[in-house]
Amino acid sequence: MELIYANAACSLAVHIMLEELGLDYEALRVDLKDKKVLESYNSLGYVPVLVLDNGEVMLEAISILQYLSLVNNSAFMPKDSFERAKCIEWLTFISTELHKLAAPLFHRSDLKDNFIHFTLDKIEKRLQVIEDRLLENAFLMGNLPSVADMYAIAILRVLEHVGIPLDHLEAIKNYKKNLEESPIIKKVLKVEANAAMETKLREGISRRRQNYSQEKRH
Ligand SMILES: N[C@@H](CCC(=O)N[C@@H](CS)C(=O)NCC(=O)O)C(=O)O
Repeated sequence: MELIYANAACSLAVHIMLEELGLDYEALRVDLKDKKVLESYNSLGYVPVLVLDNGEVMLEAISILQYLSLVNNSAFMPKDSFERAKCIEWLTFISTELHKLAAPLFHRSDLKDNFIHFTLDKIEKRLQVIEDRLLENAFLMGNLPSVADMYAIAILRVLEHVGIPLDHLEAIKNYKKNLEESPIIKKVLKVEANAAMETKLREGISRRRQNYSQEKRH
C-alpha cells in the first residue's frame, strides 16, 4: 500500500492507523502547495490518498479509516453496531463540524472579521462537546482507543496550525499531549516532519475515484 500524506494535515489519522495496524506500506509526503503533484494523485488536490496493493485508490479520511478497520478484524472500532455507529458519529462530527468548518481559516487574511468571529464561535462550541466527553473519558469511545482518536488528534493539530487556541480546554490539552507522547504517534509525527517531499508526478491515479472497478470483492 501507499499513503500520500502532507505534514500537519488530516492524513495523519490514516498514517497513525497504518502504523498501529503494523501494515506494510510506503508513505509519500507531498507539499500541499505543489498542486501538480497533488492532482496527479487526486484530481481535487487533497490528501489523504491510499493506493491499495491491487491498484485501487481510496480517498476521504473517514472512509479509509473505516475500511482499514473492517479489513483488519474491526481493529480500533467497536464491533457492537450501536457503538460502531457512535464511533462513526465522532468521525463525521470531527470531519464536518470541525475540520471543514476551520478550513477557510487557512486563508484568514482574505476573510472578513465577522465571518472569522462567527466561525471561531462555532468551533469553540464544537470543541466544548469534545472537552465534555474527555472530562469523563480517556478516549472518545470511552475506554477504547479508536479511529476517532486518530482523527481527533490530526484535526486538533490542524486547528492549532490555523491559530485556534486549545490551551483553555484542559481535558483536550491533556488528551492531545498523551496521544502525541504515545510511542506510535510520536514516531509518525517524527517521520512526517522529517520526510523529503515527493516531487514526481504520478500517472494514472487521479481519476480512479470515478473509475474504480465494481467487480465483487469478497
Ligand atoms: N474530504 C477530504 C478532505 C481532505 C482535506 O481537506 N485535506 C487537506 C489537508 S488536511 C488538503 O489536502 N488540503 C489541500 C487543499 O484542499 O488544497 C477528507 O476528509 O479526506
